Order: sequence, then structure tokens, then C-alpha cells
Amino acid sequence: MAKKLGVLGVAAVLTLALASPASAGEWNAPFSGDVDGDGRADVVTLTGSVGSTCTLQIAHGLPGGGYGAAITYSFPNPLQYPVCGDMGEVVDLGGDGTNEIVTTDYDAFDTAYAFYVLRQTDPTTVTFVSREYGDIMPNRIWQTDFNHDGRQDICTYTDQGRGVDYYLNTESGGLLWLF
Ligand SMILES: [Ca+2]
Ligand SMILES: [Ca+2]
Ligand SMILES: [Ca+2]
Repeated sequence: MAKKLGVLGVAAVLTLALASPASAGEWNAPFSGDVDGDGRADVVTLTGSVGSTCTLQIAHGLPGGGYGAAITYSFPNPLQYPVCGDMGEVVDLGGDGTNEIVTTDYDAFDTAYAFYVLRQTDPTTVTFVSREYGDIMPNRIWQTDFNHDGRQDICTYTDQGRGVDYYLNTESGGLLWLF
């Protein structure tokens, strides 16, 4: 299903781009954040699905600067469709000091599976933590602390009707869709 930006859609995206942090997750774009807790930013690239498995790559930040070689990780596909996330952000859900990888997908079609929350739990493992409710068919995702409680919240933009959606980063480590 093709999605085309109309003139108004392009204007909205440009406005969002100006108001968003540089780390905003564009469709099919790598995004950065410290996923292994060593204090250095890492680069996450979501690479899709192979059968019933989702894959991603992480290039970890090195002590002297730069990044190591990308390592491929996988986790069981929660939905059994080739919808594994193609945009994301690194945020600390719950504010417990451990960062999570929050992904969503341009082709997401089920509100119950809008977001996959992942966490790197050791050097060789990325674990699926939870799925979260949200809008379908997003064009982009970004993070901002819109309620100013110190935890970075999530926003998405879709040109399929709802525009910007807001998701609160809750104390219990979830995303609360402010519907
Ligand atoms: Ca790191
Ligand atoms: Ca956390
Ligand atoms: Ca917040």
C-alpha cells in the first residue's frame, strides 16, 4: 500500500523536522543511543525479517571514538508477519537507568502490536521485552519529554489521518497512548 505525502503532509513533516531532536527516527534510517549501558552512543539499524525471526544490527561506540563492526542480533517475530520495525528510538522506559530500543513500522497494521520494545541484555543478545499499543502506519518516530517528568516520551507522525500521536513513558516501563 503506497503512502504519498500531499502538500499539507510535506509541510507537516518539515515542521516536525524543525521541532524534533537530531536523533529522530526516520523511516528505514539508523538511529543512535546507548543500548549496552557503557555510556557511549551506539547505532541501531533495523534490518527486517527472515521467516519467523526479526533481525537488527548494532554498531557499538568504541572507547576511542567511532564505532565497532555492526553485529547482527535476532529475536522471534511477535506477530508472524514481516513487520519487525523499520524506525525507532533509544529511550529509557521507566527511567530505571537501562535503555530500551523502541521500534515501530511503516507497515504496522495492528494497534496492539504498534511498538516492539527491545533491550540488549548481554553482548550477544537482544531480547524482546514487550509490545505496546499505538497508531498504525507511522511515517516517523521521535522522542521528547513532553510532560517534563524527566523520562523521554515518544511521538509518531502518520499521514494516514491522526497526524501526531503522543505516548507517555510510564513509571512502570510502558508506553501509554494518549488517545
Ligand atoms: Ca554503548
Ligand atoms: Ca528502562
Ligand atoms: Ca516524560
